[in-house]
Amino acid sequence: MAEYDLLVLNGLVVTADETGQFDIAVKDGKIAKLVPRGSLDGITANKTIDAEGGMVMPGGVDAHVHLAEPALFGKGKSADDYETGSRSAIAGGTTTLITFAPQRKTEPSLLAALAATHELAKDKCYSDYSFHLICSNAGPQAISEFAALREAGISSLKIYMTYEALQLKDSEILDVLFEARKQKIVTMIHAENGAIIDWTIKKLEEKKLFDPKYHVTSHPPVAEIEATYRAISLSSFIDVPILIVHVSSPSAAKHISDAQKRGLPIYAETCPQYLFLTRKDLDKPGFEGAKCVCSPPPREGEQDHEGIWQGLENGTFTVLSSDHCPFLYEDTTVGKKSVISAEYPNGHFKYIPNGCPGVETRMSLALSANRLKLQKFVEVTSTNAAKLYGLYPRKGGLVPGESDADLTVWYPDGMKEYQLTNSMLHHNVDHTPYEGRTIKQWPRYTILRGEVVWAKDEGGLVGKKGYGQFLQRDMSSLAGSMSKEEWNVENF
Ligand code: DUC
Ligand code: ZN
Ligand code: ZN
Repeated sequence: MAEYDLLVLNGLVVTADETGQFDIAVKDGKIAKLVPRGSLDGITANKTIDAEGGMVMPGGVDAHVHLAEPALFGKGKSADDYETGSRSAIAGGTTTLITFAPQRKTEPSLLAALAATHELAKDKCYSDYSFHLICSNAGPQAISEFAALREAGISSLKIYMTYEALQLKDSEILDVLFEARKQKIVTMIHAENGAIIDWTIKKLEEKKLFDPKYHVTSHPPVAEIEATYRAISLSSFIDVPILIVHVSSPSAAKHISDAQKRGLPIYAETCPQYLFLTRKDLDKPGFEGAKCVCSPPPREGEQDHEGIWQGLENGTFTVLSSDHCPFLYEDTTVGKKSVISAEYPNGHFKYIPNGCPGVETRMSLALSANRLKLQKFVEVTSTNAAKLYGLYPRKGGLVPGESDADLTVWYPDGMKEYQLTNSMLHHNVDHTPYEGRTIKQWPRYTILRGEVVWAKDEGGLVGKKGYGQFLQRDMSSLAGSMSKEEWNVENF
């Protein structure tokens, strides 16, 4: 009988902590050995992958993915369910997804939302997965359920400062943060000022400006900057960690890094759309720009991109997630084109389903850009999300005896450049905002708990629907994220 299930030999192994020529042995779905190249010569295994010349990294962890959600951000229906979204993930080198379990405003319970989302994901996933609860009704029942959520393996929530269907008042945000502190839950915050956005939309409507490009105008940087500062202020009042999601504006990022310098447990996420798209992508002939409508919107240009890259390099951003929020473009009932009518022949920006696909392209785009040191790339695309959301070291690392054998094996250097097209992708979406971009890297193999689930040149998608498991999560293990002291109103 072979000693190991799988050997991955001769690769350049890159984790968040080290880079080196290491060989990997896998047994029972776990990393069993991570040893200097050559140390496993003569060892037997059921399968061996020769990664000569290529990089081997922990599988990607994408902690911001919308699948099978109802219309929450205006109109539209998610184009991807758990099957198509998770297969797209593994084809792009991501082995763990954290998606959202949305509570509707009319629904008092978070546990009911969790149960409903479990049903949507059960037996459907190609990747491992967990959920963040979206809390849009922060009433007494929801708050009283935080402890039960922790028991159920959920250690993070998302809340919104905008969108009628989701927005919480500041007092409700404080209620959430206060209980999150007690239960050691990380709160993710969509930080845009809903009132500024609604007011600006009215001004544009008065001028009969409806084209997709006005989506950018209607979400000005000030809406994000103000809400980011307010979210930081509320979090520091309660002394509890938050993560500001999908940060697009370097000025908002400045508030975040200032808070971090003051020692506050403020974390932040950015996404490929803020590194690769600009407002020009929404200003295309006809309705084409609708493909890039997401919130916050892509910003002006190079300078903003540069600011966001720097935030990744210097640690202002803890994670680079996709915010995969997929809608069909051509579909005229639930897709982007559902907003085209006789009255609005180019659609009306405020109704365009809000979001872009990107779960499959996140890692390749970022790696191909060659902007981040390799260990930093692993940190922001895998390890930090695992730590922040209570999955480390099971996910996000290659710790012998502890980590699942989730690996992304890249092609050797010198792989030829090619153009990204939607036809290469495995989501259920009829477009990618990155059509025609040059890509220099793509995962050659994706391995989940020791099983090869993606082999680009040997069958492509070889994983099985339903192999993906739900992950019970613990509290965040990022240093300094949880306060030990009692909160006392008399201290203020
Ligand atoms: N927020 C998200 O997190 N995703 C899509 C749209 C939005 O506003
Ligand atoms: Zn959001
Ligand atoms: Zn999102």
